[in-house]
Amino acid sequence: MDIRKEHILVVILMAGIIGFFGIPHISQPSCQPVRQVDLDETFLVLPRETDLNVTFSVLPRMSYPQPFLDKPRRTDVLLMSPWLAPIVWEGTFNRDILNAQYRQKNVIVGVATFAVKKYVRFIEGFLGSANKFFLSGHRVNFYLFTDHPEKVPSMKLAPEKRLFIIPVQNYSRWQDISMNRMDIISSHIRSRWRYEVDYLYSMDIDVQMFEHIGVEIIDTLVGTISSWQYTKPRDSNSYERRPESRAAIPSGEGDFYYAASFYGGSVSEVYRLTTACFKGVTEDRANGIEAKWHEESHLNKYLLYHKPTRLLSPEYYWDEELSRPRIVRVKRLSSVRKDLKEVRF
Ligand code: 5GW
Ligand code: MN
Repeated sequence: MDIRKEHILVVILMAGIIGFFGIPHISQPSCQPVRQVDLDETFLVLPRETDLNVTFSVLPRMSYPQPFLDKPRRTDVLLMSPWLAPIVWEGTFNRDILNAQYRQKNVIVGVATFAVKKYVRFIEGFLGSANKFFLSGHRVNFYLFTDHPEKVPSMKLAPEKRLFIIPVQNYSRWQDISMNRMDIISSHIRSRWRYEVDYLYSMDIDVQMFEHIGVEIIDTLVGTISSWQYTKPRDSNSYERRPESRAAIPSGEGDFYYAASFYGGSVSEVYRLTTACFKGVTEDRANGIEAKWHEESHLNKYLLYHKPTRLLSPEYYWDEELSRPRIVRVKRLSSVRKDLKEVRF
């Protein structure tokens, strides 16, 4: 009884003190930045007005099998990275649900692709198949960089698809064509794409699509796991390991091996990625070193330290030269076989 009385007394006393002096102030450091942000390289201010209009659209009723926590759709593959990014595999998602959700957002996706020199021959196969299978029913702007605009075949695209042909110079060394992609993408984001699209994907032109590639690919930062190295131990992956290169990944590190042929994400994340990778390429050049797999090595370094928020399984970039294992149920996109000597020189 006594103890209770004491407690009440203490509470009354405290209330009196707080009432008289105010709540004790815990001092905070005055807005010290936690880390230094290099404005020139990593920071991009997108002109953006937060839309507070709320419209309630009525979605059509959908019937689909109920999901159950104890019944995973697939148990033969990894569905989630250790940092909780989903890995997209056939059989794990319902495209109708995704489409219905995304249609409300009305997003525009940009695709940057290059057809320089002899690679113009791949334009028709790429655009023809992408028109049919890439984000079918959603708005897509294809940005095609070429040194031969006159050779772009005239093709009828779906009404929600648009093609922009952007003239570009050719480079004498083939490595430079693919390495400069990063620089060209980053400067076009700065000058126009940030006003034109919500998401941006970079894709090789020497590929064709065979199955739908839909809104399941859309996320903030997206990498595709290479079909060549999807089961290799990290130390036998093709990462650049020489510490002299800016693309170097120390041994014992590495998550997946990502393909430079297909990556993307939100416009500002792709800006950060391409700017950082091109900076690495430029510094390597100045130091007289070229990373093992060129811009792909720099991409892998970047994605190791800036974890992708979503990963595409090798279904999304299957190399024709490989025989397909059971876990890769569909070949959505695949490289076109090419005679390297004939096409590159
Ligand atoms: C030329 C010679 C060697 C390597 C690349 C090229 C090359 C690449 C070219 O002459 N023209 C060209 O437009 N490219 C672009 O870079 C294409 O968009 C191509 O898809 C991309 C990457 O080069 P790839 O596809 O030869 O690289 P891999 O690793 O897929 O064989
Ligand atoms: Mn390619």
